Amino acid sequence: MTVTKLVSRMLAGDRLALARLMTLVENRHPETPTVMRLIHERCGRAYTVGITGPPGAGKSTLVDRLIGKLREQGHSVGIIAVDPSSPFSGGAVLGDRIRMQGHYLDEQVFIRSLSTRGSHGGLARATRDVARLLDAFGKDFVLIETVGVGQTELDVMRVADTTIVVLVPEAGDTVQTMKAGLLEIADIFVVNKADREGALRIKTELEMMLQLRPTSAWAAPVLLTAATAGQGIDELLDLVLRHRDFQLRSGSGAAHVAAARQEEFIALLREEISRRIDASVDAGQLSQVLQQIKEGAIDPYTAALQVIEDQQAVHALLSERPPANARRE
Ligand SMILES: Nc1nc2c(ncn2[C@@H]2O[C@H](COP(=O)(O)OP(=O)(O)OP(=O)(O)O)[C@@H](O)[C@H]2O)c(=O)[nH]1
Ligand SMILES: [Mg+2]
Repeated sequence: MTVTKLVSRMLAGDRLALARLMTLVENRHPETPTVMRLIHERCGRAYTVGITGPPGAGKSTLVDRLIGKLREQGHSVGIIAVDPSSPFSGGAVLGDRIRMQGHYLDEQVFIRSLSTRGSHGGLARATRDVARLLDAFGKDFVLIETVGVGQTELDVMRVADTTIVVLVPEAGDTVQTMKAGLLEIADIFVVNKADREGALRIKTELEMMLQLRPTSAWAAPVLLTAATAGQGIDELLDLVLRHRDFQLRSGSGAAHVAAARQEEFIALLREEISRRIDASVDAGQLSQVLQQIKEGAIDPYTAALQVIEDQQAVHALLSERPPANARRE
């Protein structure tokens, strides 16, 4: 089936087509840009919430509870479980958990696991594009769960409109050593497992740390939850919606989206240019100047600047199909 056909089926509500398109973009299939172009007009409606934090903090349990609340309010939900560390475990665990809770049979809920493929940047990109598919499919909310507190999670979380960082009472050390980046990306902090000792202490510690942050219009709140007992979930959803409203009112949401779009465009441009240069060189372009460089007849700095300033050479280098004469050079 052609990609165009697949997309129109997906847009008409076909879950199987959605799943196939997700696999396609996850694997960075060459048709990925076509898919993104075809769904572009249908994107931009879903609200994306990222949930991150150390292993076992209760992220999946929180996600599961949030799905329940969102469904009660009549919203449809897409879930992406990203597991950068192990290719098989985490995401599948989340899937199982939610299936057990009975959301699996709910037509309004779509769950997808993503695991490490290729570079770290690749995972963030796959997450973003899968989120777009869920958006185009018509999901009101997209929840993204990632395990851990590393750079990959930070990259993945840039996709989210609201980011929730989940900690637990045992995370005393985590709070102390928490990467500045994690502090910065959090719009909402959750201290889960509040049924255990020490939760209040962590909350206070966090709040003290947050006071050291430069003041901003949105002060990230710290919420206590006990996900297994379902405590604090209404408040959590309420905070997410308050953050959404804040972003709408202040314009910071639109600014965030605009900045992310620009960043994505520049990254794609850079990669495509780099890929084309490699392909052109492989195809035998620049062989003359390369020869001079290899022989040491010309220094690489001068050679590089000369090529860049030669419009024709640049054009030939970046053309998908270098002209025959340029290829012979
Ligand atoms: N006591 C207590 N246990 C909880 C709470 N929330 C979750 N748990 C338990 O903590 C364990 C881990 O929960 P998950 O929801 O799988 O945690 P996670 O952060 O998704 O874990 P990974 O995805 O593996 O990183 C499970 O046994 C949960 O039942 C809570 O509020 N209190
Ligand atoms: Mg989990």
